[in-house]
Amino acid sequence: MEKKWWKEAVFYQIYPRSFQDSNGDGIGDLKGITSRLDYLQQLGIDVIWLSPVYQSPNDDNGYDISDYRDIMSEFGTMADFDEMLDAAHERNIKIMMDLVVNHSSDEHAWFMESRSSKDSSYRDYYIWRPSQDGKEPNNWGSFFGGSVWEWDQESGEYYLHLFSKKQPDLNWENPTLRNEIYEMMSWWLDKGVDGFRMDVINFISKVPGLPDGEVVSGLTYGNGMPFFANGPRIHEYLQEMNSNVLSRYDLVTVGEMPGVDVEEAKLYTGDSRNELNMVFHFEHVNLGYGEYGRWSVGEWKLPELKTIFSKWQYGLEESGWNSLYWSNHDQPRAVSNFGNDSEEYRIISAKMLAVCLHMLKGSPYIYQGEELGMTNVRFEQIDAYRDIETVNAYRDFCDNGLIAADVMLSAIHRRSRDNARTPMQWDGTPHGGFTTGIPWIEVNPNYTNINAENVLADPDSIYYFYRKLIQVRKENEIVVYGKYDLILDEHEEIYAYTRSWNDEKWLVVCNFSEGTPLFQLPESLVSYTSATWVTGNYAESARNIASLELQPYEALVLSLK
Ligand code: ISL
Ligand code: CA
Repeated sequence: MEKKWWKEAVFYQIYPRSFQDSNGDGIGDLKGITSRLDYLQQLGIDVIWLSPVYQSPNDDNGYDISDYRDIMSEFGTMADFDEMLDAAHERNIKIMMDLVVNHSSDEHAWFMESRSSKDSSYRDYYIWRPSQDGKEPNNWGSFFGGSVWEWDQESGEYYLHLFSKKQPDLNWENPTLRNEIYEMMSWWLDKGVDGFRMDVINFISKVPGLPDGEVVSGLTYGNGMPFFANGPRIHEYLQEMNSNVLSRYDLVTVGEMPGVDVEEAKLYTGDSRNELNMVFHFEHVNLGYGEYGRWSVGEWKLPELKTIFSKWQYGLEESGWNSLYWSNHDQPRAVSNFGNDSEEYRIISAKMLAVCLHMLKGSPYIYQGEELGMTNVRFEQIDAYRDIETVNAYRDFCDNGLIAADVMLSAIHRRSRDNARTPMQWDGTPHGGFTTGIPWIEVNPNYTNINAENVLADPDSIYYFYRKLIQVRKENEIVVYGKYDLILDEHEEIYAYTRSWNDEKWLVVCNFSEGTPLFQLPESLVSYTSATWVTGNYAESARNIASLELQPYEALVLSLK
């Protein structure tokens, strides 16, 4: 297994709109980020994944880009960007940009040209089709509601948009378009950025003919996923991108890939494949999803989570690399989703989740506010929500009576992307110190208690616990490169695994429950009779490893002897 800086790194995701406002307009911005770099340096992270900061009309908060070489006016200027990049580099923090090239904004110059006429030289930059017997060319439903097809009256054809109609899909079949994208990527890399997180990058190759998808009963539109996720030319495109751009720089790449499985991920990240370094899969964050996806809230059991993580750990053991995350800007808050956000258990369970994830093999990603133990928000009125996915789903599912309004609102409380998008809670002043103006989305009312000022003042806080875990990673190669093995596969409350590196063996034990289950050393490990303490979320104590009674949400890392 080759050693790489990005395998040793800890990543921190910033959602700029919600991180820090510097000028009182209620919107986070680049100067705000620069002003908080010391906070991140102190935490110990190595790389910032910056959600999109390019020029955008913000139909989907920057994931709809109208100019790939300019900065969103609300976030500042290119000079602000350069200043932030330099300031980060001075602190040994790298910047990984979000790259959104499955689609652009409909306000991008390419699309405006493309829609101007069937004869435009840009027509083929997007995916245009004539109507089929007076209807859409196929039955696919968009991620944000309605058909994936939008009729363009003037030029008399439909264009494809997997997301909102203001996010037309780019046509990767066109080599001129591909080259434009490669040049744009090189332009940013020449500027000094350190990598790319590639948005839905496994959607860029569609099955020719765009066949109809299956329709879940009750729904209007079909599921096109089998025809655009991991499509026929995807590896060809990524290898081309790699040889044209990526291979020329020392950078990090991670592909966001809904619908990716381990076998595919071996192809995307395998050492000799020359594609990407890591992928983000969705298997654990989709636990408990039902027929209406995230809006059907079902239960799941710990063994399912262990099976998923273990499959990925073993699958990418020889070749490839894992990314590790509990949350991001599209997911509920980690502690609310996987831990316990009650007053009693919020802090201890957030620390347990941190241990469980950071001791796995792979590169961990911290989502902004996770280090404070920020929680989901429960807005009582749908008007308080801003996310296009949430707002459209509420309208679609409630309007046609598929989900009752109160049931939908409780699903939103559990699963809305806005849970992750309420502003960073910096201190106890109005709006949590995020802005002196009116924030674009309300701050979670619990900011008076849960905020950065408080965690910085408390040596026992979640923030300092993350800092310690990062230090443990920096000081122990076993955390980065050690082999993973699952133990106690079937246990319903305990997630336990070992890491092995040279003649070292570490035991990681995490109690996912409020109970006090007994951990018993399995047969395979009985030759170990004692252990030294590495870290844990309760006070250090001498423990009998043969039989450990765990505290609620206890997490322990021991070095076995
Ligand atoms: O959250 C989702 C479904 O409930 C996903 O479909 C999500 O839209 C998908 O993970 C793709 O996400 C990325 O691309 C989207 C953007 O809205 C997300 O914020 C981004 O992370 C379109 O660019
Ligand atoms: Ca601002």
